[in-house]
Amino acid sequence: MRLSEQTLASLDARVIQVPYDRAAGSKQIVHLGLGAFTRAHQAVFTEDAIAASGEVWRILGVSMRSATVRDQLAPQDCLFTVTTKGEGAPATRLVRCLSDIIVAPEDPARVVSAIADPKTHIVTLTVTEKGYHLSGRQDEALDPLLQDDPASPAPRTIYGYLAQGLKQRRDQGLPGLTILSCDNLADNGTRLRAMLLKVLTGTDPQLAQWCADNCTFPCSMVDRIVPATQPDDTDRLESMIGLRDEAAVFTEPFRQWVIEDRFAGPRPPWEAAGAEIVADVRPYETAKLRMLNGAHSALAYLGLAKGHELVSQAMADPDIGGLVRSLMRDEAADSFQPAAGQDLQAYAASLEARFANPALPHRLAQIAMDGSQKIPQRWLATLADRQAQGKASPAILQALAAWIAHVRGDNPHVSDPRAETLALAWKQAGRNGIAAALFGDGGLIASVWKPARDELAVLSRHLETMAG
Ligand code: CS2
Repeated sequence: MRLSEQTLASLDARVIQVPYDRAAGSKQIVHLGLGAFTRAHQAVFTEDAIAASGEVWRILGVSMRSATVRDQLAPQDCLFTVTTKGEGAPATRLVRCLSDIIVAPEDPARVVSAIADPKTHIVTLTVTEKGYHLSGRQDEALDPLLQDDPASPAPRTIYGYLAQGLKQRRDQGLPGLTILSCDNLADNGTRLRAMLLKVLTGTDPQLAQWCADNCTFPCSMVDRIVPATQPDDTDRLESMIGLRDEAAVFTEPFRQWVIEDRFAGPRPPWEAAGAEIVADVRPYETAKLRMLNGAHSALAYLGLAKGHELVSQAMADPDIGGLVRSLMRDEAADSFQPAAGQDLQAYAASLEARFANPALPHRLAQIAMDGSQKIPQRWLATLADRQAQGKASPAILQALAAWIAHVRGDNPHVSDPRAETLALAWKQAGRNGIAAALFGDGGLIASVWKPARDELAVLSRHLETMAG
């Protein structure tokens, strides 16, 4: 029997539930890019904030492309469970704060009116790194896709939907919005704001001004490891909770959300659910991107190259585990100024334990996706800062060589928006020229880091072994 409002009475009594009247919610968050991560992270924080305050917020989810998530959730009245797996028995909870899901390409106008709805106070986003269309180059002209999107009846990017929703709000005399990026990008809010204003300035300068005056874009750091759900997870859960949940997510007990205190209007009391609302997110975000995500990407490319499948397996490989520890502790942790009281070695120790979690298999292939969009904030910023401080970064360079080898064009499993360009660069530049073609002057990967001669030599030595 499928989970839904009608079948809830049959749900196993051990499933944790927060009692509240779903229909009582008068304040809305529109979430662009509803996937497993948001269900295990933001939705749980919101559910706990509702429990703590009694103030009911609803999340209206938007799937930017596919109908899969809607097809999983709609037959269940948008109810789903989150199961945490760590030491001890897994714990499952029900989440009820999701009100509906729109599949954007099926009904673009509904997404626009949801953003313009007077009930909406916040738009949150998890659209992955590539969803922001950031080129990394200050001077580059806007991608034509972004120029056309604000006027398109079927927008293809977040910018089109935001532009049209904000225009309606302004025309109706409604207040602005808090637009909160929850993706793993450095300065995510600031960069989203800059790009949105750039798009709007090109098409409707008055709207750009209204947006700058009335909307805020807090930066945030989100953290929870959420592996893609596997079919046998869903089967096992069904036998435990008595109902079938096609939208179930499985995650670790740990969760963290640090949000810059910059809201345009009301928000759920997320701090009552453990979120940290702070003046400056940067030290937390830098630590998370460079240490957790930096280590993750290293595990992915070095691990896959040695035939490992899971994070825990790669971490247990002495060669890889040692390198990853050094990447976090010696290189990433020694590349930036931590906040007062922020203990980066203790943070590294907690990450090592999380990566080793045997109860939560996490596929390296999931992390390896979209490397071209991930490595700038995970590795290249660290390389640049350390280079400026005269410090060598052998662990990151080895991981970087593994990524370069990963995208050389002969691996059918590579999933990256720039896969073809990268494979072509390999063909043209070859093993000895590829690092300069990617990161040198005018290179393919726009970055703060330009390899020094000795760094190029290190990369080239690694590539000799890794890429034949
Ligand atoms: C991972 C992240 O897939 C990836 O690239 O590094 O999704 C990671 O699991 C989360 O950022 C953890 O908070």
